Amino acid sequence: MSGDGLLPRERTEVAPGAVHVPDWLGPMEQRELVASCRAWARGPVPMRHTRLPRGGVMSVQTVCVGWHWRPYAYSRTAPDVNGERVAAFPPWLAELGRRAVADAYDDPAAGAAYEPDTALVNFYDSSAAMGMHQDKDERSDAPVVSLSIGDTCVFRFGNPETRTKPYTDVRLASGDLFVFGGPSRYAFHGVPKVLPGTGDPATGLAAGRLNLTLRTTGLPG
Ligand SMILES: O=C(O)CCC(=O)C(=O)O
Repeated sequence: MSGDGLLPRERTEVAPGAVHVPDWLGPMEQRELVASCRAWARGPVPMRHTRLPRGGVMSVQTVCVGWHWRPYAYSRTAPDVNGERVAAFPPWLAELGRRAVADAYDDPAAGAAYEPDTALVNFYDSSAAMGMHQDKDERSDAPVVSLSIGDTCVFRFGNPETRTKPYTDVRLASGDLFVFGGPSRYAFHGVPKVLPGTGDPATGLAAGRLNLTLRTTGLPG
């Protein structure tokens, strides 16, 4: 058990098509991902708090790779930041995504067919959170691959119909993988809180939490 009365630290299908694989990334992969995220955070489009259409600002900071996400569209350049084209999506990240899908679903063919072309990298400081939402700006039903590094968070995974209950609270710790696809692809999900001081500075992240979600935009070019 995780010691907190929540789910055990073992591969768990939280909902149909939604799988949590604890400790999926090894220490070196986590360090390398942190280094890559630092480089992407510097530019060409820097990490920033995303502005929402109604004037709010997201508490997480985000940088995108491959395609730039802004509410609620993808583009190659970042008109809401500095107009630059975002960093290219590296082949090794697509390969990591394929391995993630294959492992989460225990299905090598599903892994081989996975072709992510964008990553949203979110940084949470100790007070950041993310409200319940659906990832639905992609024109593809391919699964979303989520990788977590640094402080543990409470990840709330719900259902495709409503942003309220039923949902399951899962603790995503450093190195954890969470994949959601199939019947859960459009499930509402969010991060109500981060648990400060739970990460290991050996990852290269002294404080806070990084989350990468790999997605397939389904967009041409
Ligand atoms: O930080 C997380 O674990 C979830 C991130 C998320 O929901 C998103 O980027 O849409």
